[in-house]
Amino acid sequence: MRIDEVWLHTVRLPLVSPFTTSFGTQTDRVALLVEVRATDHGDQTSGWGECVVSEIPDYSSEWLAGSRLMLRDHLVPLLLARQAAGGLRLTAERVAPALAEVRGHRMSKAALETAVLDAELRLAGVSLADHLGSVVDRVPSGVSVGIQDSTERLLAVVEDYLDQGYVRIKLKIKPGVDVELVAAVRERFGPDVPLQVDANAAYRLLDAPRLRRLDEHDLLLIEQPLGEEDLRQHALLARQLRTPMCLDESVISADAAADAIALGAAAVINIKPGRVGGYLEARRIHDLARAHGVAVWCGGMLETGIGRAANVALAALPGFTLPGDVSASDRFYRTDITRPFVLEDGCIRVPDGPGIGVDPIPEAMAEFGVESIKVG
Ligand code: OSB
Ligand code: MG
Repeated sequence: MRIDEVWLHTVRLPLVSPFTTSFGTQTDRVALLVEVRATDHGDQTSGWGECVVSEIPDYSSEWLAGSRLMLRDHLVPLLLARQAAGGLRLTAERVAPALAEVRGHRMSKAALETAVLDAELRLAGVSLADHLGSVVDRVPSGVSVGIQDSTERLLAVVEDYLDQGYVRIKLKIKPGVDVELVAAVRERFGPDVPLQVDANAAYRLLDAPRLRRLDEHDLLLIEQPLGEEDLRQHALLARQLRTPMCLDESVISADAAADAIALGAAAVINIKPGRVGGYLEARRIHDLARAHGVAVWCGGMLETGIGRAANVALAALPGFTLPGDVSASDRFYRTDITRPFVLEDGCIRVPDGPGIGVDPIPEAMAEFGVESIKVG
C-alpha cells in the first residue's frame, strides 16, 4: 500500500444535550478526522481515523488545535518521509515505530494509525473486527450519564436510557455530587441495574472515607477516582474499598497497564484506543489484561460514527466482558456523519464491511465540516 495524500478534516456536531463531567460541560463535539488516501496494485481507497482530543486539554494534555498541528507538522511528514525512504512496505503495524521519535501525543498518533489500518483493511477486503479477533457480532451497550442540574433530572434521564434498553448505567460523579446520586438511582431503579461511577480524577486519597460509602451500593466499579499519575495512590485506595477499582486516564499504554495490574491499582481497565495510541496497542492491553484475569471494557470519547465503528469492533474481542461506553449514535447526535449506530435489544451490531465498515456521508460532511486541509 502507498499513501498518496493525507487530509485533516474538522467537523463540529451539536450534542443532543450538554455533557457534564467533573472537569466541565460540553455542548458540541469538534472532531478531527484523518483521511489517508492510498493505492495498492491500482486499487484506490480512503482510510479514516477519528482523533478523540477535546477542544481544550481537560481530559488529557492533548487538545484539538495542538493535535491538528502535531499531525500536520510532525506525524504525517514523518510517516511520508519514512514511506519515501523506501524499503519496507507501509503497514499499520509499522506506523507506531515510525512515529516513535515523537514523544507522547498518543491521540494524534492513534488517529493516523487507524486511518492507515482502515485503508489497508479496505484494500484487503477484511473488516477491522475480523482483523482484531472479534468473537461476537453484537456488543452490549452501556451509557455514560453526565452530571445533571438536579437529582430529579438525573432520575428522568436514567429512566429514559433504561427504557431505550441500555444494559448498564455509568454515572459521572465529583466531590459532593456522588454518594447521594448513587443512592437515589439505586432507590428508584433497584439493586439489579448494572451501575458504575466515573470521577475523572476529581478526588484525593484523603477522600477515601467518603468513597467508601459507595461500597454499600453494589457498584460494578469506580472509574479513575484519583489523578492520571497516581497509580500508587489508586492501589492504596483500592485496598480501602470493596468496589472494584477501574482505571481510565492512568492507562496510557500496555506498559502502564502492566504496572497498574502489578501494583493492584486496577481490577478493571477501561480501554480507549485514542488514549493508548491506537487499536493495536489497545489489543495488546486487552491481551495482557485477559492473561491476568483483569476485565476490560471499551470506553468512549463522544465519537462520531467513524470512531464509534472502530470501538464497536474492538469491543467484540473476548476479554471485553463488561458493557462498554459504546452507545447508539443518537445518545449524542441527532445526525451523525455516518449511518447511525442503533440499539437493538440493548446491543450494537458490529460492522462487517471492509475496514471500519462505515463511510462519512458527503452531505453530512458538508453540513458539519469546518475545514479540510491536505498534508502531503
Ligand atoms: O472518562 O470516560 C470518560 C467522555 C469524554 C471524556 C471522558 C470520558 C467520557 C465518557 C464517555 O464518559 C462518553 C461516551 O463516549 O459514551
Ligand atoms: Mg472515564
